[in-house]
Amino acid sequence: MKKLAAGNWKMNGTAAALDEVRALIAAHPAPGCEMLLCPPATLVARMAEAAHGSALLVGGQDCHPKASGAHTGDISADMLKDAGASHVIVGHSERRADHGETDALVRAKAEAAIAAGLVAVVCIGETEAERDAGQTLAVIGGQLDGSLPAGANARTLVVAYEPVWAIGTGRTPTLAEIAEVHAFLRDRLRGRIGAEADGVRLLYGGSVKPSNAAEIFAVPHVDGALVGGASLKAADFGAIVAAL
Ligand code: G2H
Repeated sequence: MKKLAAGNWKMNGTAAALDEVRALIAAHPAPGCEMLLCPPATLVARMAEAAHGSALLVGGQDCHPKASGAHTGDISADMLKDAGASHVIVGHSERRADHGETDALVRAKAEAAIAAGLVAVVCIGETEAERDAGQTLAVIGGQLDGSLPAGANARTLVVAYEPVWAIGTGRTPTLAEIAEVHAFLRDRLRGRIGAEADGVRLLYGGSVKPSNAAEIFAVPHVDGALVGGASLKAADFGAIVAAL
C-alpha cells in the first residue's frame, strides 16, 4: 500500500498561501507516497487548480451529511468533489469539540463523502484524561465502531488516530504507545471489514514535524500522517513527504 502524507491547514490560508503549494509541487513532482493537502473550503477549488496535473491531491476538512438543502454555511461532499477534492476529513477532534459532533454524525458525514466519490478520512483519538484513566483503547475502539461508515474499504476509508492532547501541543505519544494503538485499530478494523482492513491507511496525527516523522513512520501499522501546523510551509511538509 502507498503511504499517505495528509496536511490539514485548519482555519489558515488565503490565496497568497498557494505559493507554498506551488513550491511543494515543484519540489516533489513524483513523491514516494500519496500527498494530500486539505485547505479551508474557500481555497479548495483554487488549490485543486494549482495542483492540476501534479501529484498533489486536495481535500476538504468537513462536509455536511446531506447532499444539498437549507443548511446555511455548510458544504456538501458533492460540492467538494465538484471543486476538485478527492478526500475529506471528518470527525476531527476540533470539530467534535467545537461543534459537538458525535460518532453517529461523523459516520453520516463519512457515508456522504463515500457516496459522493470522496475518500473519507475519519479521525478518532482520546483526551489526556481518558489516557490517564487507562481508557485509551476503549475510547478509540468505541469511536471507530461508531464512526465507521457503511461501504468502508481500502479505497474509500482512511483512519487517522490523533490523541487530542498531542494536537498542536508539540507533545507526542511514545512510539510504543502509537504502536499499541495502531495494532489495536488494525485488529478492530479486521473484525469489522475483514481482510480489506489490511489496505486501509492508518494515519498518526498530532504534532508530526520533520524531526519526528521518520521514527513515527517506522512504527508498524503507521501508514502515514495527518499533519497540521507543519503542513503550512512547503519545506516542512515536503520534508515529511520525503520521510515516508
Ligand atoms: C492534529 C494535527 C492535524 P498538529 O490536529 O490534524 O495538527 O499537527 O498541528 O498537531
